[in-house]
Amino acid sequence: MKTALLIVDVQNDFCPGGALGVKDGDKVVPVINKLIEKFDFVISSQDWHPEESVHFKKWPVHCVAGTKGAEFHPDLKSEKIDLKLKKGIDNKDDGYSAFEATNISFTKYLEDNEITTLYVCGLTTDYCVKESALDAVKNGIHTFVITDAIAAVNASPNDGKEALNNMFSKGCVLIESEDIIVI
Ligand code: VGL
Ligand code: ZN
Repeated sequence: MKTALLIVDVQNDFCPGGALGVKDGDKVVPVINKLIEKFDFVISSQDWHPEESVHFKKWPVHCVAGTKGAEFHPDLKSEKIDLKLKKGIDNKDDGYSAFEATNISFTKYLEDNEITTLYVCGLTTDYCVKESALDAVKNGIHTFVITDAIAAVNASPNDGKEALNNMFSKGCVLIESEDIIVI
């Protein structure tokens, strides 16, 4: 039984100044960089959309595959990432969850590496972090959400809080980064 860190969508476009920049999106980076050192397995997801997508009926154009906006935040220690998932590639699909990545099968990677626990962090609390954490629970993974290493879109002011309530009620454990001990 092994444990991995899942870093969701810490990309330029979700950080302040980006196409879909969220408040304090960049503040998660130093917290996550410290966490990266604790884990044997570090997995990232990236929103990786085509130029035209049904997704852009709901959202400003962001994280178009291969653009600067889709790159990791420049301070993220991305050289320590073992597996890079890409999602939202299909133009008919939102692809919010890391489990919807199509460049590689996330579930197969977890099985092959006997990973049964995931610590989830990144952007954004009310969309991709939430959907990834809920899918992890559905896949029988022990799922922790790191509350000081996430940031919300908050299209409505309570969306981030409601997302946390939702994740908690479906079996995710909410934890602060300082309390994480990886064995
Ligand atoms: C996300 C909105 C649109 C996210 C992605 O990464 O949470 N949010 N696309
Ligand atoms: Zn997106």
